[in-house]
Amino acid sequence: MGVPEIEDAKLLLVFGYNGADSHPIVARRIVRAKEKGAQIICVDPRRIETARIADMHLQLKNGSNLALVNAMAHVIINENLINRDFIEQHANGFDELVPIVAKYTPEYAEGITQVPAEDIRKAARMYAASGRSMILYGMGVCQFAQAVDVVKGLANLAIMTGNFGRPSTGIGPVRGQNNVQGACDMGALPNCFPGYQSVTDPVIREKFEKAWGVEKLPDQIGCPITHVPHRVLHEKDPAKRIHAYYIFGEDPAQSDPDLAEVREALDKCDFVVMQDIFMNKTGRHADVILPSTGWCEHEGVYSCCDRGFQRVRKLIEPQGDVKTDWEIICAISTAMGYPMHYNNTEEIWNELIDLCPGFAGATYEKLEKLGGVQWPCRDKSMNDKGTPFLHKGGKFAHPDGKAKFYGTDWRPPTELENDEFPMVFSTAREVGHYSVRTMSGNCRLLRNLEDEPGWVQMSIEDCEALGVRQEELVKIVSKRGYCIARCLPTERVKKGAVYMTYQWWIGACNELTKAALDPVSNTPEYKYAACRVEKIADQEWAEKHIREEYAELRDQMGIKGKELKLKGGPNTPVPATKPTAASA
Ligand SMILES: Nc1nc2c(c(=O)[nH]1)N[C@H]1C(S)=C(S)[C@@H](COP(=O)(O)OP(=O)(O)OC[C@H]3O[C@@H](n4cnc5c(=O)[nH]c(N)nc54)[C@H](O)[C@@H]3O)O[C@H]1N2
Ligand SMILES: Nc1nc2c(c(=O)[nH]1)N[C@H]1C(S)=C(S)[C@@H](COP(=O)(O)OP(=O)(O)OC[C@H]3O[C@@H](n4cnc5c(=O)[nH]c(N)nc54)[C@H](O)[C@@H]3O)O[C@H]1N2
Ligand SMILES: [Mo]
Repeated sequence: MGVPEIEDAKLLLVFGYNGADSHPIVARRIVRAKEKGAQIICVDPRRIETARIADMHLQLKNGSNLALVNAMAHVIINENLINRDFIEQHANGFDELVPIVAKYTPEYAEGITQVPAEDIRKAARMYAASGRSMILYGMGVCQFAQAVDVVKGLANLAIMTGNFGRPSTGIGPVRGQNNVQGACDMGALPNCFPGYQSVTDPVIREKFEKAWGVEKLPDQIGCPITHVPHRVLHEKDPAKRIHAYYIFGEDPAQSDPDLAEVREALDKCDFVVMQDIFMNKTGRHADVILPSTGWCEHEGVYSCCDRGFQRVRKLIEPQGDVKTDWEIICAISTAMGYPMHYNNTEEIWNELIDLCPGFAGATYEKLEKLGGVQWPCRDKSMNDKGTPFLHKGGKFAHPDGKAKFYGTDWRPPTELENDEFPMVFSTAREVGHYSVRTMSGNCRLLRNLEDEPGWVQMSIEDCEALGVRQEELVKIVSKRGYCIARCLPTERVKKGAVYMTYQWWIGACNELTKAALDPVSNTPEYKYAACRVEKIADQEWAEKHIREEYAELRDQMGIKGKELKLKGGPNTPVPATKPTAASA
């Protein structure tokens, strides 16, 4: 599917995805779908913007996704709302799925999800009946130790109702950053070369060995980023132990879970290289820093979340002692004994598409003329304009062309609330700042709107019970660490859970998060840990403390002349809006 198709869905099931804060352009499509008459079901423990315009808001308990999805499948099957023809012609494994979801009656799921059984029934019926239902999901699905199972569960719903292979249907992972899809397409994954070609396949390896003029490429799957701390600190097998870490466009000392462990790993690692456009927290642990150009100072290609390749062009000449990322990589490679030389990005691109059958037709010329091309695009001629939606006509990627149902039981999150840490600690995004905040935090305008130490969203009831007011500094503590942030009471949040964003350097929520990984995707459980919130009696001390911490940090990072604004600006995020009566 493509992003514009969102507008023409008859029903949108928005699952653990907060477009209004994360992707305003995609959110516009959701609003337009609503204006065109689409029904919207929002599944989120918080009352996010989508919930406010939704026909139904299933405000589930954090960490209960699969129980809800299985219960929706249960209703669709039991009330015979399935598309039997589609299942018979285009899918395998339905008979195995039925007994797995059998126990997920809406009443049973209500006990886990806190969503009323009748609402689960109603949502399942709406999803199955619309005729053109589309699922959008985000980090509220992916950032759990049970994540891939939920994605497959959502796919089950789409397959059993025949919502695949036609416009404005399917399931859409609304991928995070402008080029997350591109990083994967280009092989920045531990198990594949560019174009999702497996490193364990000898035929594929031979193709790349020939093209690159090398004798042997490794046949072992590489290390996922979230395994690095363990492989530095605890790996017994010397062959697998990591000694050097080349970090490029990533700030693990801010964005990875359990920062105390990450810092230890960076410090114990023999050699750390950091290649970035700004100084970041990871840079404090680096032996070598390689400064590179930013997005408007170089050119290249991005892939949108809908598999669309788009060209980006240089807008301004870089200043100072910087090089483009690809020139740095070429120079390092050459210095290490493998001469690598390209004259421009088009040469790199042409080599790439010639090695990737699915991308072969996406020439610079075509990207230019058409404005963008969605892969697969196999043929260089202008007749092949790419593929707007996969699984056209119900043809899937398995060898027999059929989809496969996959069912499994819900598992609770890995660290549950307890006497010492009675609240759920969840992390998400907010408007205004971006990811590890190197980019937006170096922009004076944005810093004037919001600055350190950031916010912790809490329910009004929890704030009252703790006796804390808006903007008061509080301490948030988990088994692994703590941080200090400003309290933000909001009716968008249910009692018992608190939310932070991972962008703040002082209010660094990843001091608290846990490196519990999904076994397939290796994504950490950023959306669930156990915490407690402590009132700080001496606010004057706390204000001074964060000011000093921030000054010290900036000093270590070589950032000069930036004053910390103590209180939030006029645009305090997430206003404590009253819930509307939209939830049916
Ligand atoms: N302003 C801004 N925009 C950004 C970013 C940023 O840092 N700042 N980061 C970018 C990146 S890297 C990404 S990946 C995207 C991510 O964009 P989104 O996918 O929207 O990510 P989040 O806001 O982390 O989480 C989405 C929602 O999941 C909900 N959630 C939490 N727990 C659960 C649960 O148990 N079940 C369900 N169903 N939902 C749950 C949260 O309440 C939240 O509203 O945003 C991108 N856009
Ligand atoms: N607690 C918690 N933690 C999270 C998440 C969460 O929801 N909760 N979300 C996770 C997610 S989905 C993501 S994607 C990650 C993101 O985390 P990161 O990838 O670590 O953060 P970014 O801010 O996207 O960018 C990383 C670095 O890239 C640099 N950079 C930008 N442009 C360029 C360039 O052109 N070249 C080079 N060399 N560098 C550049 C930036 O300055 C920055 O230092 O965080 C994850 N961490
Ligand atoms: Mo992301």
